[in-house]
Amino acid sequence: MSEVTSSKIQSTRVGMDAAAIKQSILEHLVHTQSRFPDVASESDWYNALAHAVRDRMLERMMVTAKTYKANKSRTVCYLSAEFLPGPHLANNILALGIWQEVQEAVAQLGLDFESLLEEEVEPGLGNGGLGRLAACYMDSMATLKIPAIGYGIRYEFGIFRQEIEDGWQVEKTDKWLSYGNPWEIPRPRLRFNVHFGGHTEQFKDIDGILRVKWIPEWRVIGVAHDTPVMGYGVKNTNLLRLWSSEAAESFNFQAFNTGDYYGAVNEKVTSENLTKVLYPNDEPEAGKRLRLEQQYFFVSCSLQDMVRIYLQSGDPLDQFHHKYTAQLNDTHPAIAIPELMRLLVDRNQMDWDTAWHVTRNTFAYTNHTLLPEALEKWPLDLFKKVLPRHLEIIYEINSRFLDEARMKIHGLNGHLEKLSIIEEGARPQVRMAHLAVVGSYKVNGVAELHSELLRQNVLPDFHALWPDKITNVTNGVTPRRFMLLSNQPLAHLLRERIGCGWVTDLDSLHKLEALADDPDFQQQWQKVKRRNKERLARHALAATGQKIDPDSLFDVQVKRVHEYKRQHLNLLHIITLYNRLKDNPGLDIPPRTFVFGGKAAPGYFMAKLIIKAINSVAEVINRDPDMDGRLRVVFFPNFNVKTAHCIYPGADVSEQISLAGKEASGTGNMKFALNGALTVGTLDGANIEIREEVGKENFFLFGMTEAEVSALQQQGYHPQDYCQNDPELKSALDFLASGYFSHGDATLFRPLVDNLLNGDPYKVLVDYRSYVDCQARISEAYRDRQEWTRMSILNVARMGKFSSDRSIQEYTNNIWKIASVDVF
Ligand code: Z16
Repeated sequence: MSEVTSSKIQSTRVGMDAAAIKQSILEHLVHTQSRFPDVASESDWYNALAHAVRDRMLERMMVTAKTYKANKSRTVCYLSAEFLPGPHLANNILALGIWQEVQEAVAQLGLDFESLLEEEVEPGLGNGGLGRLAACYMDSMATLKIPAIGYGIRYEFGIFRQEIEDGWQVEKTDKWLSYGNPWEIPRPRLRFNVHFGGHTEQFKDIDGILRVKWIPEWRVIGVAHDTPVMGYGVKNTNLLRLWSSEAAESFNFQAFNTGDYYGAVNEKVTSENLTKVLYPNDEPEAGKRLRLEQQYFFVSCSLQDMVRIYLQSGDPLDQFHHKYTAQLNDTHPAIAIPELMRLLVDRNQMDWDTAWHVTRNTFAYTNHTLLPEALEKWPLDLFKKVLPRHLEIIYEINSRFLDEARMKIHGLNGHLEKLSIIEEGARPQVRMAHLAVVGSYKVNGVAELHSELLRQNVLPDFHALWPDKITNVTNGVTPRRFMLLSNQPLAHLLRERIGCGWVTDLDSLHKLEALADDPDFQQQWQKVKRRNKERLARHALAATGQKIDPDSLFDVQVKRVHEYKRQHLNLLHIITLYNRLKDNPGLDIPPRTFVFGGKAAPGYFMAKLIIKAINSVAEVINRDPDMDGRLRVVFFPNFNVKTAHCIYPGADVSEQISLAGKEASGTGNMKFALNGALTVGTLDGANIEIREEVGKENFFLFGMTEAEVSALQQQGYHPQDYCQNDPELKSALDFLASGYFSHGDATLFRPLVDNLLNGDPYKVLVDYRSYVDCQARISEAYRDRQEWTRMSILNVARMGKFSSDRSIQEYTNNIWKIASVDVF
């Protein structure tokens, strides 16, 4: 077998020309799908094509693994409870560099390429920004030739599919695996035991050393499923390794033997429930035991796998951190810190200090939020029931850490309880962020402002203790998926004028600056935008039945629905425009289409009410003949990566209107600007850095700064004052409350309006006037199409910083200290 060289295998089946690809598709149709061409469905052809593409990836993956192993390369493990890769097929075709060839092959078979791509159901294994960021980083790590494994959970059901019924969000199960998944390679022999519950016992080992034994109560098995992640234009093909839970068949033989067949099988069901479904919240749900079990499950499998691979090298475990670094994507995998300690101390008899040195030099932690309610905490009693040994280890970590802190901040005993990993009180809790900070060698925020607020407000005592620990890596997005793949008209234009270098060197978009005033180029730019708006209009029509006019300004807000993101501020502006147009039919403003999209957590009442309000306002406005050709509102259902592909390129205006200090970074803001939309935004998250890059004259700024927000909070905020002093605001709120948009029902939106008038935690009413006035400037600016186009070009030209390649370069240089590895 080993005599067969890789080139021999390759030459037989995986040619890169159209003829070879066509042949592969036909072979897979017959030999994988078991269908003759004349009876094959679109889905059969999709699968055949996917397999033909996959054949061309697998060997790269194997050669990559072999190269990394031979090089004994340092590897990044990106630990994340969520990954949102989006549809694979088109991306993989691009990465292989066979777009033309596949198109040709598909055309020769009489198939429509676009509709084959449409067949794919995307893996929605994430909630929003955090999961999508993990996928962008996987793309960039492969492209930058960084040895990396993404570790996560293979949820059987991803984020729910959103339908809109009577204006309300309705959640449908995401059965993404129903028709199979050609992109994953199941590894049934790559399996690990994961234990839960029970108790611990102390004992003396043969050398008389006191040790701890964990006697767990139940176990499940984790099975690996690998998805190759190709770099663009390189051979490097990294791995996304997701764990799926299986029952430990032999576990409850007791029940089986006593004839309790049902009981024995029921345990199987319970075990398999572990990876059944993604929690659809962008903040933790208090005390959900299954969620803690999910986190520990995937972390334990991943660490066992890392140790297994490491030991193949023959090196001693006390050098583990030289070969591995693990990035914690939020605190969701922070249980990895005590788990690695357990593996080293309990399983490999390492002494505590050495184990702690290894652990503390293995992990780095990325924080993604400043919202206090989004910082994970686990009640001690729950934690103890699920992970008794880990709780002991956390106590030990904490007590040694507090000793260290006590010496460093001599005499400041008051600080200690603020630093402690354990929050005392009526129901004591484990603070996962503190655990993550203590157990990591670096901590980073995801935009400059966010990192600074982490240092100053969220983790000030840790910052005082370790001034070099908290750093910043501003988020980025992959230009492969969010420009090259999803905006092909733009990619073609760029290729003609500045070549293709930008795909892997986004700073080279700077070459566009010289063209920003060129009338001919501006015209082509407008044509591109026009085509993209037509595509968005087609998709919106198919998804909602609503016609929207590509001649109008497309003003788009797509993101999770959350009060801090202030979709309702956008809505108040729309109602204001409506009122103005009703009161003054002669008003001359450019026609606008407002597009919304985004999911609300199923249990988040206010977010769901905001969706209902958007749809209710849309219904009235779109029906009103006075608004025809002037104002349109659509809610694009089920915003996900696939729909994002057609939404970002079709936008003229990008809504980034969170209350300053609340959005850690945002990444949609980058995707819009890279596709030529102009941003209306606050000085929040990465908006600040986008504005710095594109120039303040090319960015529509409004609203309070973070400093003004916290000053107002200090001094006491009275929302009703703002309402009383602004007749347009008062009128918009009154309209919403009155039942005008709800068939006369004056109770429906009362909670929304009351929430704003009595508290308004995200200060919508404060920023309303500045927002509405800023929108008026946008309307004015849009009249001058040349100037608008110039601004759009300059935005794209200056967005190079926001490539995830730049982010990954910063992680490798400043945090991971890892070198790239060539694969041939
Ligand atoms: C999430 O997507 C984010 C934060 C969080 O606590 C949980 C989830 Cl699921 C987002 C941030 O809200 C966003 O600002 C940021 O750009 C993104 O994470 C990636 O860092």
